[in-house]
This record gives sequence, structure tokens and C-alpha cells, in this order.
Amino acid sequence: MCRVVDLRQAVLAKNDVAAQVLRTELTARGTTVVNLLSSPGSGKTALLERELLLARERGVAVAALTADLATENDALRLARSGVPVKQVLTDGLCHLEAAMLGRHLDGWLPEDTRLLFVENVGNLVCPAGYDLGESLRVVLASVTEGEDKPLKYPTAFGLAQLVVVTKTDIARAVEFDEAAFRANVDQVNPGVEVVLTSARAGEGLGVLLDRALAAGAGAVTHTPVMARQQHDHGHEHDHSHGHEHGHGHALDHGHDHDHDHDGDLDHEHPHPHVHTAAQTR
Ligand SMILES: Nc1nc2c(ncn2[C@@H]2O[C@H](COP(=O)(O)OP(=O)(O)O)[C@@H](O)[C@H]2O)c(=O)[nH]1
Ligand SMILES: [Mg+2]
Repeated sequence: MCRVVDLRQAVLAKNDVAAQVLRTELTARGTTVVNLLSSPGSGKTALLERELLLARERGVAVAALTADLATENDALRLARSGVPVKQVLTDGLCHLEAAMLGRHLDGWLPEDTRLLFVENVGNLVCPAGYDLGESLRVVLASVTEGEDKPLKYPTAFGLAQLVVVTKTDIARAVEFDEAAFRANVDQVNPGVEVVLTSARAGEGLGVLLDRALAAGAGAVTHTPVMARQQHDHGHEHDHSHGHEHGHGHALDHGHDHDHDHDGDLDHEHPHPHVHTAAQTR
């Protein structure tokens, strides 16, 4: 058991190093990464569709990378915006890792990209421990998921620098209790900003884009208490929430199986903006 914990610690420590390198490289060339985490179906892709269009309207050079276990559906939706989009298929892995992301950006991400939105695999558990070199970590929760989710997924919500509530257009129908949700967020992540959005009704779209740009401009971003504690004491959450990492993927997959197939499907793809790459074991 201790050995498993040690290995997990090593995987996460290695990821942290890779993430820091990636953040430094991307920041130096003026690219800000926004890491979007949520459960499947929260509305990540729907919100991103709107954010990409808004960024284009404002003349911001934006790109999006979306990760899923299977299908190119999300990339096809996002590519309608006309910005560079890449689909990563994770071959069973339930999260992205920094080194993996770095390899997928190589040769694909346009040099002048100012904002890169990364839609992580839909999951509130596995991706939480993996820094992707982002400058802004956003956790989304839709009004249909229940106000208690911040308490049930304290690592995901506790490490967020911005919490986005989605689908507010149907909040009333599902009796979403905003005050209760905010109070629960505050318990696991005191002081983090909570933004209300609706991709359908167009609510709150500019706020997410503004926060992303501000993070890139070096504006002070919220530092969660949990992150500060981890920084001081190592990966404490990995001991206490080790089981949350799910099915041992963090260990089973490691980093070395991660052969990059960028471009393999590019030529066959009917959509010029979509690039698809698979992770193979
Ligand atoms: N009413 C409403 N439905 C939404 C909204 N955003 C997404 N949805 C729906 O929620 C479902 C999941 O959305 P999707 O963007 O695929 O979520 P993802 O899995 O987190 O990327 C789809 O049926 C969307 O049409 C919204 O703002 N309002
Ligand atoms: Mg999606």
C-alpha cells in the first residue's frame, strides 16, 4: 500500500515538474492555458463554443484542445467557431497530464495563440491532481448537479481558481439553491469567485473570458488554501484522496505509453480546423 502511495506521489511530482516547465514555456511566448474541469455533461463544450466565438469577436487569438475517452464530437462542435481545435482521445485514461499536453501542442498550437482552453476529460476525480501548466483552473458545475457537489469533490473544487455555474437558464426549473451552493464552495475553497453562466441564454460569457485574459496578464489569481497547503507540505491530498484517482489509472498508464499520434488523422478529417490525436498504451 505504501509503495502504491509512493508511486502515486512520484507520478504527481513528475507531473508537477512537467507542468511548471510547460507553464514557463507557454507564458514566455504569451500563451495562457485555461484548464476546464467538470463532470460529464456539465456544459463545458457548450460554454466553450460560446467563449471561442466571443474571443474571436474581440480579436483574441484563441485555440481549444478537448480530451475525451472516445469520439470527436466535441472538437467538431468547437471547430464551428473557426478557431484551431484539437481532439485528444485518451484511450481509457480519465485525465490529461502535463507532459501529454505538451506533446499534443507541439507542432499544432499556433505561435501567436494568446489563450488556450483545455477541456479536460469529463470527471471530477482523476483530473483534479494534475496540473497542466495552466494559469487558470476552472471547475464547472451545472445547476442540475446538486448544491452539495463541492463538498463531495473537495479536491476538484478546493483547487479551483474560478468556479463556474452553468445552465442557469434552467435553474428555477430544477430549484437550484444558489446560496447553498456558494456556501458549500466557500467551505472547501474560501474566497474563490463563483460565476453564473448560461451558454444557452448567453449569461456570464464575458466574465470567463475576462478572467482568462487577466490570468494571462499576470493579474493576481485566487490561490486556493488547499493549493497553498500542498505547496507547503507536499501532495497531502494524494494520501487522503488517493482512492479518488480511480482505477489506478495514474499508475497503470504512467507517462511512457504516451506515444503521440498527432497528425495521423489530420489529412483524413473533413473539417480543416479539427486535429485528432489518440493516446495509445
Ligand atoms: N439548458 C441548458 N442546457 C445546456 C447548457 N449548456 C449545455 N447544455 C446541455 O447540456 C448537455 C451537455 O452539454 P455539453 O456541452 O456536451 O457538456 P460537457 O460534457 O461538459 O462538454 C447538452 O445536452 C447541452 O445541450 C445551457 O447553458 N443551458
Ligand atoms: Mg464536452
